[in-house]
Amino acid sequence: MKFYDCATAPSPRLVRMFIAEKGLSEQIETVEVNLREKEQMSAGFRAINPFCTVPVLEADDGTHFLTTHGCWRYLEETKPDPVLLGHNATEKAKVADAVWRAEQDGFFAVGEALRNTAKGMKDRALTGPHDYAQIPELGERGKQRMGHFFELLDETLAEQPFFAGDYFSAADIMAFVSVEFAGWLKLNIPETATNAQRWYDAAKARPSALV
Ligand SMILES: N[C@@H](CCC(=O)N[C@@H](CS)C(=O)NCC(=O)O)C(=O)O
Repeated sequence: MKFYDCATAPSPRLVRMFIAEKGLSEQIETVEVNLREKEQMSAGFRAINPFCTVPVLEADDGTHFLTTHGCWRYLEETKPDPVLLGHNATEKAKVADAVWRAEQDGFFAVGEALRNTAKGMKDRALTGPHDYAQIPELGERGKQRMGHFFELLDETLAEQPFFAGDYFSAADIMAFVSVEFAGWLKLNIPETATNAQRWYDAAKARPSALV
């Protein structure tokens, strides 16, 4: 397997952490894609992913998986232990719900705030092959949405040890990377959110958080 990564970008980190939790970091070759130099737009990379984004995972038969969710699914099916996407029908559906909540309310909220305001992302308000103009008002809205996500995290983690239930799952990876991504905008877990902070400190201490 081959993993197309960018060490500084949040989406590939979602897959990098997943690979580390599966204990596969040593076995998967990593190819660094230089997003700053727009390598994702090159003809060579477009032949791998016409949507011009990382992460991408290449299976040994040459098949490419072009999104975080595709990469996660392939890794889970080919290396089930430890389970990160749920053990049975109920858990799988619960993890999917929690991943979506963290992605929509956390990860996308920060992305919306950052990409609509950063000078270096002018006309790159959305990732992918097409250019979109920034809408600066979305910057403030994204920050508000992340504030609500911090509240949700705290409420959820008052009831259970992990974001999707009682074990570490992909939902924790999505929520954790979203919190770290929010730090780029100096948005941090509020002091009063002690349940969220306890969960964050534990996630940060996992070896997968270092990759
Ligand atoms: N939802 C997709 C999004 C991937 C994505 O947008 N990746 C960003 C890096 S975080 C990217 O490739 N950006 C390229 C660009 O900004 O042109 C996924 O998770 O695979």
